[in-house]
Amino acid sequence: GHNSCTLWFTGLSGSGKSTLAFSLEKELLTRGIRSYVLDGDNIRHGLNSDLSFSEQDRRENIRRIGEVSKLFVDAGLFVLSAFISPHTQDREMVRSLFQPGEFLEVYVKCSLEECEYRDPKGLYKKARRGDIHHFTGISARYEVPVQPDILIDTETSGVQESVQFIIKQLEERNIL
Ligand code: GGZ
Repeated sequence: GHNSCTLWFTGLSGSGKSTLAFSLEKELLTRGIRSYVLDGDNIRHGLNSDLSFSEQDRRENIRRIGEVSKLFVDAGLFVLSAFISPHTQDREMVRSLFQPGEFLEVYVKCSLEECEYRDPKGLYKKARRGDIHHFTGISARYEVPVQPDILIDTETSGVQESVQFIIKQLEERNIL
């Protein structure tokens, strides 16, 4: 058996949070573990479609996602939450919703330079032109996690390598 828990991926836009979360979902499934990925595409277009990217709305975004993650964990699922979640205080607020060991912060580390180079959706370019305001890393702050439970550097590690590293971390913590 395994414990249900939330893996909370935090990092800049384009750092690789969703990619990692979906690859991990696939890997967990091969081990018979059902998980669910929460990311901007299924949350910001639905439950949180009323929220902007102001500091206040980001806090509310993260608060709601934290509460939803908790419900999923109560239902016995693994939750893979992939949101920039730029503020330490908000991430700690989410952590406080969970029992110790039910919540792991995964810092998806990638330099702004590299994220901007990848720019998969052309958003950094728009942010530089001033077409998007309050863009994280350009015109809004990102607070780097000081003591993440797990650190993944997507500039030096490939997706499969990172997924295996996370699996190992879960095993060491007796979650898997
Ligand atoms: C940051 C923005 C913004 C602004 C739109 N700042 O790379 P993406 O496109 O797919 O991921 C980003 C996503 C961030 O939403 P989150 O809910 O994860 O943010 S937060 O946790 O801070 O609430 C990006 C897109 O939305 N996006 N405008 N101004 N990212």
